Amino acid sequence: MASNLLNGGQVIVDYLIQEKVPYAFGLCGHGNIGFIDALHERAEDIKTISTHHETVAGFMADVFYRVSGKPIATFTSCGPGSANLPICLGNSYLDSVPFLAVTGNVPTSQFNRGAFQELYRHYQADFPSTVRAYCKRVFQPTRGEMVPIAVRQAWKTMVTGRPGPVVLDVPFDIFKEAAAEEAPKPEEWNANISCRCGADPEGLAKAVDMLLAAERPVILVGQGVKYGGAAADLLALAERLRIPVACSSSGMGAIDSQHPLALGLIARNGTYQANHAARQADVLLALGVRFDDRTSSSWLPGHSFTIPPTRLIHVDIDPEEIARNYPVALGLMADVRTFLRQVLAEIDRRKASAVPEARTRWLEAIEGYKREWTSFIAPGFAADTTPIHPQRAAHEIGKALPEDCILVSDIGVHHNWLIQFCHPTRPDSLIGSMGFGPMGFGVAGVLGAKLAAPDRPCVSVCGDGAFFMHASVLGTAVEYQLPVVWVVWNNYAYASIRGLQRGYLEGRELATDFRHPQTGAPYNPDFAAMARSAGVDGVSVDRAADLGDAVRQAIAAGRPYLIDANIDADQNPQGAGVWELPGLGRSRPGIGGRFEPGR
Ligand SMILES: Cc1ncc(C[n+]2csc(CCOP(=O)(O)OP(=O)(O)O)c2C)c(N)n1
Ligand SMILES: [Mg+2]
Repeated sequence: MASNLLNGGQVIVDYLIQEKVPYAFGLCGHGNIGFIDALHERAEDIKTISTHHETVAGFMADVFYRVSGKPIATFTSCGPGSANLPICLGNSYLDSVPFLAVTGNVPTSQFNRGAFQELYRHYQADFPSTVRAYCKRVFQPTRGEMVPIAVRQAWKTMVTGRPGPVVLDVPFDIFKEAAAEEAPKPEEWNANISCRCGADPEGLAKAVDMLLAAERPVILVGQGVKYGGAAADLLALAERLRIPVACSSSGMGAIDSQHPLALGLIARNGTYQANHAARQADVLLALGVRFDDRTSSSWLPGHSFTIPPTRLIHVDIDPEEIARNYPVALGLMADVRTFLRQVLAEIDRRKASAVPEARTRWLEAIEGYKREWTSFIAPGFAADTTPIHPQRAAHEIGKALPEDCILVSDIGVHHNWLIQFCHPTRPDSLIGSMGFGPMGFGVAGVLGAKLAAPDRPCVSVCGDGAFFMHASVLGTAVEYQLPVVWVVWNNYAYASIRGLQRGYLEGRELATDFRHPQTGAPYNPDFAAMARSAGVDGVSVDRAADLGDAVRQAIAAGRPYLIDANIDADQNPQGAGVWELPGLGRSRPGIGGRFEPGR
């Protein structure tokens, strides 16, 4: 190699450093030692975190972005190492979170020869086919000189438009092959690109007409508002026109949940005020939200939405999501922050300060719905049982978290309880995965949160099933001195799925709980002892009254900490929406019924 040329690995690492990527998370293998060598050379400028499972690295990368707004890179080997990645690529892809996955592959000279760990029976070195459906794009440079183009294009694809994870698949030899005199410069290629496009002027005027004339408007926010940095503009518009704001699970925290205009969660287990207001709205302004089945009561009219007659204004950066599930009175492709600023400026221009009379009646009616919801949920707060009532558990945990805390939830029934009874005040107060929903997201993601926000308390609430699946995180927290807290929501079951067997299959339970083979008693490892064996503090909690203090103590400890919380699995969160498993039936709302316009 000519001595003045950087090799492929060096070009990638230099580009990452220029993009101010502080970390690479991953796991070694023979396929990526060339890349790790390039990371070693620049260890002062980019820190490497070596995990005990590739999936952990991917979930960490995902949550790192959700907290910091900065994409980072992962590194994995060829074959099985990178085959552990699709689960986290899928997770980030469906939730529109960018990270750059640098995957190793077999040497180009061995393509099609069936070398160790080559996927070759359909096509040579075929990792790209593996991840095709799971990421925004795959790049596979097969000569050194292709690396600079691949890395800058990969970065651009990842961060522009609707963000998402991108794979840079690099054959073994290319990491070491001469590539270029220098890496591409972000300021020449990617730093000056903006995708903050606004709505077209006619569409904007129409949107403002509709909002000003609306009698029963509702704003629905998804994560586009949070990750688009639009929370302040959302608040300004809501307050200006006195429009109540509901959120999808991914949009929680876009508005402080204690704000008088906040309706809370729209979903099967969402609040009465959110579902009942949104399904009666005359105009619904949906911002950066994609109307999935769990947000929409499985699209059954009259539960979460009644579109039509509700007139929907749907704004999204990705037109693919507009009119996917509901007809639109007005669909606008736009960045939500730019759109909100346009709306505010147009209201100013029109000097439209008066809010219609009808708004006061609408907000009063909503206050009534809030009171009904408050009395519906009241009994759960008083429950004082062992195992701990899940509503009480979520409430105690929520109360114990400081205002600046980042709570990362895993997937399962505990997530449903948390989104109902923890009350996020900031866009990143409560982080969850809603598109792909892989178990382990919160178990591992909390480590990424801590690296992104070292000065803020970071807590994961995760299922016992998911924690056991990814218990290797204990070691990573110790090795890198990451003082995170895991609250293992221990209900001795894959409880969310067992709940479905009970609800839809007349209780025919199989393969959903954990039992001791001799006694038949609930079985799980002693998670607190498991934590201690790894050098992590661990305690067990059986009483609701002790849970809050345990969380406070764990945060104050400033060391990695695990709380094994014994939680009742026989309760399911009730709400004002429904969910349908086609062919098996649908759940019944816990409060209220179906809204039928005109009746
Ligand atoms: C990797 C993965 N496997 C399976 C599932 C399907 N699934 C969704 S929730 C769940 C149960 C999770 O159990 P646990 O972690 O104990 O949480 P709980 O529901 O009991 O709160 C399962 C198996 C999934 N989402 N992800
Ligand atoms: Mg469980």
